[in-house]
Amino acid sequence: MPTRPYNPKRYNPKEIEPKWQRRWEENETFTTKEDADKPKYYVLDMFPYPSGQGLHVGHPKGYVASDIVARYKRMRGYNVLHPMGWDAFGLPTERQAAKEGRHPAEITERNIGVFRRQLKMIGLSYDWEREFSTTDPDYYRWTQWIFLKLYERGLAYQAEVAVNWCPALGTVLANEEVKDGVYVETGDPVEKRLMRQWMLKITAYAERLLEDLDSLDWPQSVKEMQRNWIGRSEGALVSFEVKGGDKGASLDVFTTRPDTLFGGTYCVLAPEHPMTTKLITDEHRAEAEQYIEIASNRLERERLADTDPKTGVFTGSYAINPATGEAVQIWIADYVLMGYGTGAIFACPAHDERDYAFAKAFDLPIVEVVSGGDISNGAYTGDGLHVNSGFLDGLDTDRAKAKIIEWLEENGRGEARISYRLRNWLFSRQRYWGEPIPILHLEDGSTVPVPEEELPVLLPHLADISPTKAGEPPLSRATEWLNTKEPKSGAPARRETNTMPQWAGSCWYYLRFIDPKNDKEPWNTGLEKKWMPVDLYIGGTEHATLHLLYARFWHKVLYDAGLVSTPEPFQKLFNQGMIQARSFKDKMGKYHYPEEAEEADGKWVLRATGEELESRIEKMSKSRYNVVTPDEVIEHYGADCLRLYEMFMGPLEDDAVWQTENIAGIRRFLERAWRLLFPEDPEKACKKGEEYELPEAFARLLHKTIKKVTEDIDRLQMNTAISALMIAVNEATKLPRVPYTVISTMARLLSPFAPHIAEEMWETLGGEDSIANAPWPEFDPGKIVDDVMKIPVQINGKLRGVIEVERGLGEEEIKNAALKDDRVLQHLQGAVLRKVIYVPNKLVNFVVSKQKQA
Ligand code: ANZ
Repeated sequence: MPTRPYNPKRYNPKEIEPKWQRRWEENETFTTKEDADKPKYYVLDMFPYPSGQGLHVGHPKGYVASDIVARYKRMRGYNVLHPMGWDAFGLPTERQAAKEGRHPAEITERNIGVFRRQLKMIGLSYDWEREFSTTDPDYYRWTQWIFLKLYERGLAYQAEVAVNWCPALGTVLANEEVKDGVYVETGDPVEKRLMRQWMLKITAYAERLLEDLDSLDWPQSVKEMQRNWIGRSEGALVSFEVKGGDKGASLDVFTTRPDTLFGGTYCVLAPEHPMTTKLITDEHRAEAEQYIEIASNRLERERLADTDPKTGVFTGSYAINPATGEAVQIWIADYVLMGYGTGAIFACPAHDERDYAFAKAFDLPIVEVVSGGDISNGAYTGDGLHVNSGFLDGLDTDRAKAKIIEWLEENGRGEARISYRLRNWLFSRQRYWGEPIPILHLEDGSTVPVPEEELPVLLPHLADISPTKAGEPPLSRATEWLNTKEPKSGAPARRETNTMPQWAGSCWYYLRFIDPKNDKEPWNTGLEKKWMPVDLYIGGTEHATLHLLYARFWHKVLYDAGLVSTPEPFQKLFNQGMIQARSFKDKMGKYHYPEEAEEADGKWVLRATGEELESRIEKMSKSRYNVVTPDEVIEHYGADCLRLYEMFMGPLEDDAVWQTENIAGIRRFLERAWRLLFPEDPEKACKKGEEYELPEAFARLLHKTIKKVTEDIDRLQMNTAISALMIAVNEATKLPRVPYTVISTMARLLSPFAPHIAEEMWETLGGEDSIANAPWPEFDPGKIVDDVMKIPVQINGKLRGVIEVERGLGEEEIKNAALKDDRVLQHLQGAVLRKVIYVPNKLVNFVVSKQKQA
């Protein structure tokens, strides 16, 4: 045997990964060009908040998936836009800055540096030329500009509203940031306070935000959450005349069950209702005012969740039920909220559970008006024929509703009405690290917008970013910045000191990515027309309502202003599941690192002491000591391994538990793929140009793999695409030699998932350009028809059976299969086999004679 020195090149991700990342950057491989000939594809990630913690392995799950799609679409001939940036204004950075005694801008820059380095290490094919942060003045200039568009349209206004005020932080908090009366992050108490705030009128878009959901390719669950958040209710407005008191005073209530009006036995006002003062009689004043005071400090969420309301006070006044003409008591109770409907209801205890509990507690009358239940046991909320209801008697719920609304309208006592649970958006924060609101306050109390040419209103540099002692926002410390002049008249003016909430910057960033360097306008309209809408938007379910609703709202306003060409920003949405990890906690509630724990007799114990530990699968977080970073995984296994492992953990949309020990299997797969090109056995090494005909079974498998991987990426089923690739690589390993054409196909199929190894193989195969620009393999439909074929089996020329065999089996295997067929066997009983005629893939004919063999 000739000895030729053969030194198979080893798979070394540490060498090839940085090499290709450098190459991509040098060659601007992923810079998006405005290529008019190709169809466009815009694939976007929900850009991250660059926190001080850096990324853990849970964060890139969605980024890897979107990257696979981006790379795949490029290979299929699309002009792909795949950008990345930073959503960097907000409280966490401001707090970090205060802790470290540094400026938030400095912290932001540092954190972005860490995030960018980590993302680049993973080999994501972003067009980094388009990177920006929402904190860049060149960006927030246009955030302020859009705010002015809202202001011009009357969609941004000021109002005195009850807010969640956190005295310790000196700022208001969003409802989502408050739980059980404290700020979820710090535990600082939060109270209700009336303050002048900027509001955005998102409710003006409630109907369209709801309707247009139907046009979107989004997960049903997210659409449902948005529908619930918007909370559309069809019902009626009913006017109750107040008895006595001012002539003509009436109390308007919103109801979804106007059909139960005859059973309305009392009315309830929210404690904040403006009519309470007028309606409370002297006799009840002391008690009622005390109640209102207590109720005003209860959080709305608690009030809503209260299914068994038993607190309230009687005002002393009465209202006339328009249906029965009877006087009913008017109460004040906090189970009625001011922000919904009209802030007042008529109560029908027989058919509403909360009204029932309340009526029982205060001994108020209960009158059944819908038959079908047993109201001595509780409220009956189902449908049924109406009773005790005058002209509604005998009608079912739907008919009764229609009829009573008609009656109310005819008699001027009410009308059909649609109500939404959605509230206007509280848009101001008493914080430093946010976009200044571009508004000037004049001495007469009026407001004027900062002229467009003067944008951005720069965030002034402040050494002390805390609120003032008097509770004024941090920006009121910037005296020089604060006091200015109204540009037109020169009159003295004071700048708005509130800043925008963190959500603002993410409301339109997808538009800026289209044209990030434009310093004349937020984006060029031609480019906007070309790139919008976003074809695929990938991110976590935590943004199902707020971010996605806010961004849709801004987009619709821009659409109405003729600034964008599509009514919706994100055509298809996909939510990746979370990556979780095991955590370990001791009896004192202290968390331990996984390395400190070991399993003994089916229990987890602390290695050092044997103390039993409680172990749970939880989301990754520093405070739970269960974080795994991409840095450590890449150091040990490489970025391609990390990418593949994350995609192989299970369906992309499912949560999955991180198990470092499983990465080894992925690494072995990549080694195997590598050895197709660089086998250990020199005899198996195929040379360039050396081809031979593939075994039919393998050719079929190869084409089936192309089809499967293609379709799976289209459906974002990354895990099954990877298993198909694993099978194909395994089968290829069994070939005597793997021809270059096969390796070329495999490398291209693998490249969206594991781009570095694929590039290295591609280069070895002689590819000149990056594999990222190589054409995606096509499958031959003719090669993947039926896996199995049917072969008739004859005995002495008579059809005796049909066998199903896998395509590609050899003659012997097919004959053996025919001999195992039950029907054939029966006919062969006692016969002597003389001869077998085999027509390849068409027929087996056994020639037999009847005598027994000698
Ligand atoms: C009379 C009635 C009779 C009601 C009955 C229900 C059942 P949804 O479906 O969520 O829109 N309601 C109206 N405004 C309210 C407020 N500000 N705070 C608390 N509750 C309020 O709920 C609408 C129903 O919730 C309305 O219909 C009203 O009670 C109550 F058999 O009116 B109903």
